[in-house]
Amino acid sequence: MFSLDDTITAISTPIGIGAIGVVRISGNDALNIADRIFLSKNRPSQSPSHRILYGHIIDPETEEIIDEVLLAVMRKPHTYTREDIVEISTHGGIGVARLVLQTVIKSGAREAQPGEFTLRAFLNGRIDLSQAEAILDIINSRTKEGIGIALSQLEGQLSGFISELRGNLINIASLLELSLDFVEEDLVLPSSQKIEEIISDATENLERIISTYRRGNIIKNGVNALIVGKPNVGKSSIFNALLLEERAIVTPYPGTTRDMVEGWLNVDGIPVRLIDSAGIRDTIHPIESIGVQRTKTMMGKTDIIIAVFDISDDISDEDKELLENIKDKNVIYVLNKKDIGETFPVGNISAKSPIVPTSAVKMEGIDTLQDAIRDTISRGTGVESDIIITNERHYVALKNALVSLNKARENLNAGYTQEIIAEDIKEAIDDLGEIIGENVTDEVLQDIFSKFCVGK
Ligand SMILES: Nc1nc2c(ncn2[C@@H]2O[C@H](COP(=O)(O)OP(=O)(O)OP(=O)(O)O)[C@@H](O)[C@H]2O)c(=O)[nH]1
Ligand SMILES: [Mg+2]
Repeated sequence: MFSLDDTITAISTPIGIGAIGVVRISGNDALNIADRIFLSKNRPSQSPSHRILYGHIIDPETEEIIDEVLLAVMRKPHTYTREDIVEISTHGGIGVARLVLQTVIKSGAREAQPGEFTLRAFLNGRIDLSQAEAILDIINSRTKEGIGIALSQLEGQLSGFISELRGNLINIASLLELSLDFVEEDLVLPSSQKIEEIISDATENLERIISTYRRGNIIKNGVNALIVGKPNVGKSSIFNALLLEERAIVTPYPGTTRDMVEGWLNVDGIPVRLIDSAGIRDTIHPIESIGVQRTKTMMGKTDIIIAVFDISDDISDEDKELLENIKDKNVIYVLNKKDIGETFPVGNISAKSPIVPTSAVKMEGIDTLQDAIRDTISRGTGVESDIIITNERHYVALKNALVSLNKARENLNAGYTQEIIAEDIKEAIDDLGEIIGENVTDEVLQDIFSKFCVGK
């Protein structure tokens, strides 16, 4: 279904105004196409690999000059796709990179699908599927930690782990199957105890790595933290103080914030999507009441609630209602405006969640609030593993493999035939194979690579 015969091309830089635009060409005909459209004293097809040539892109029919460029020649097999690659760096701008792309297409290349260069790297065996997915993760990562995990995955850490585990299982499954064919002969088979040992070992490894997914998912996708409270307690001031910028409007008038305002916070490598919201109160104002409704809906969906109260004031009915509504959630209580008094009866707050007194105007307690956010995120997600799973597809495949292995062990203990146990183990082998891209369907590949941008 996927063809490797033709030569593909795309603009690999974002569409927009920039310093340079890169048009990438990959395939058997890449160097010939470059020869046709590149005016220079150096012919790309005669150039050694990994050289950058200076020249002009021309329309091969009219010989009209399109742009002054640098052209990189990379010969197979030491390239991203393991095919010949030419990369043309044009002047930045929406128009000129497109003109160069059209010239390349006119000269024999086909426009690439999203992720098709990386798909070729996979189909040509340069990387396995989990490594291709790591490339996507690197592109999408917001923090150094996220990039770090994806990079180690790209370098083959996960692939190595899966291949080793799978190799052990393949050995045992083939021994079990062999014994079926040679019942009469003196084939030395591993004892049930040995088989059980190998399965237990694999199961333990799987459980350890599966348990890293919660943290991995958080590092990759981040968490939502919603700031709530009645009007005028200083929610937007806390939001701005955490982000260290004047993002949300702050005024002395209750009901200032109506729309959700968002900003990203990096808390020890975990991306936190911080959301400021409309203060909750009964209001007949039509715009404000939409805002209040949105806040309430979002409260049901967010990972963390940062509930703000005015410590300089007594507790109100609105505060009591909010305390009641959030008491079973993942909450951090912020007692703001401590610079002007401490009247609020703190005893009304559940002691099992963190309570942080702050003064947003004096920037006091904001560090403690950051620490509380970090601790709330890390609760229950501490991991002891070099490999961290961040990808849902891998997580599902690992869980399926674990189910199959548990079944194999149960069947072994129940005294079932070797044939049945070999089948269970083979299921686990297939599940693990999906992670690295063995026996995956074209649909799975299409789904994965369609998430890439064009030109990658
Ligand atoms: N003294 C003092 N005033 C504060 C503090 N934090 C906020 N304020 C003031 O309280 C008022 C309301 O602040 P906002 O941050 O707009 O409050 P809010 O909770 O977002 O209000 P709504 O958007 O209306 O729900 C402003 O005048 C702020 O300057 C604080 O720590 N101490
Ligand atoms: Mg506000």
